[in-house]
Amino acid sequence: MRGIYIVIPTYNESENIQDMIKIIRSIDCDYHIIVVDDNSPDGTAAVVQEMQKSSAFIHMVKRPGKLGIGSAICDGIKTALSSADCQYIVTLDADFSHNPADIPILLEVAENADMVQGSRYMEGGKITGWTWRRKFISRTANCLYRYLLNIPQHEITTSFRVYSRKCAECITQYVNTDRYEYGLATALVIRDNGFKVKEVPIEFVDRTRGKSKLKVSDIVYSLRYLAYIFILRLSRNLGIQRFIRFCIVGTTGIIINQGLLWVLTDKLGIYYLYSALISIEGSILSNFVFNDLWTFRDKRRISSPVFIRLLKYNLLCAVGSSFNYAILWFFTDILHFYYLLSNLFGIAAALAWNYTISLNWAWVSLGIKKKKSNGK
Ligand SMILES: Nc1nc2c(ncn2[C@@H]2O[C@H](COP(=O)(O)OP(=O)(O)OP(=O)(O)O)[C@@H](O)[C@H]2O)c(=O)[nH]1
Ligand SMILES: [Mg+2]
Repeated sequence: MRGIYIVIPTYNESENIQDMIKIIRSIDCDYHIIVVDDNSPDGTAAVVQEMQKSSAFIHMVKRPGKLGIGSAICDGIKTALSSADCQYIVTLDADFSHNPADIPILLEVAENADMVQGSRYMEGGKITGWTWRRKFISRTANCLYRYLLNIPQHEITTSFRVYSRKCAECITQYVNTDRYEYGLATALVIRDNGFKVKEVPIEFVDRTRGKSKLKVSDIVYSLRYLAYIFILRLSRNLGIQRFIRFCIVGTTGIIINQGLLWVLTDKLGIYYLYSALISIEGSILSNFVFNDLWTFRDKRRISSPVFIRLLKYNLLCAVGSSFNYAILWFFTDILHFYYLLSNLFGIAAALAWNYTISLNWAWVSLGIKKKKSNGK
């Protein structure tokens, strides 16, 4: 099959890259392979250079140092696009977590889509070799991305994808993220520009050779990026004045929740999980009252009666509150965090849920329309 460019970002993959290239070439020797290496200290580039001697279909982009997987993929895509014959661009990891044998399957589906991705978190998908902790982090990140930003795919963090030329051009125009937040940034650009996405279930297998490059700082960076995009979009959708009120009400809710929990537990000696029931409900009520009287005051006339709004809000918050409660218990009893810190994590999850939902339902008549926008 002609016009197919396979982009593989590498950093210290000398143990994997040779086999990966050989296998891809055994599937179809007309595939072009572009390795984007960040001056790997283990000599990955030298392995690729040696293989280049025997094939004009193996290319390499050499970068001066570790600049991040996201920008590596983008640079690889740009290189592919510089060839006029490029029709589809496949991106995958070098560590065999993505099975190169799945490439033709994704390419077949790509005939009727702008982007096709291999997803672990859809029916038929699978993860092999990961610890429950790793699965938990990845699952949580994907849930946050999907539900906070309303992205339809089952998985946002996968880099096993096929892009049509048109879709790839759009991505190189709008996406300029460096690290693992690339998955989210591209998903947003793809959605906002109305590209057709299809998913194929894949088995993701943990690497057996080489080390993972994912660090805690990458996770923090991705969460920061998510928070930035979420706040940016929320403020755009709400309008700046309403957004500021929303934030102030949210902050008072946090103070009430934490304050009540501390007073009831530390001062009155009540078991923290019983105190939490009261503190959580206290913050729900205060959030409702302030939002109703202040943030969405102008919408009250066209909304349902106050007790219906309160009931709806409480029902909706029940889910967020269960997150708050479960996370409080999990971090305190299982991970042995200080209970007020655990509660902060719980509140963060509940806030994210409650605000997303309340925007869409509790003040349904509030007339906030979702705007279309590009990635950022
Ligand atoms: N060029 C380049 N490639 C990178 C960089 N970071 C990671 N990679 C490559 O991107 C692919 C995925 O990286 P991994 O370390 O496997 O990270 P991951 O797949 O997100 O995490 P694991 O689940 O632990 O495998 C691999 O081929 C890496 O070599 C980087 O900064 N620059
Ligand atoms: Mg990997």
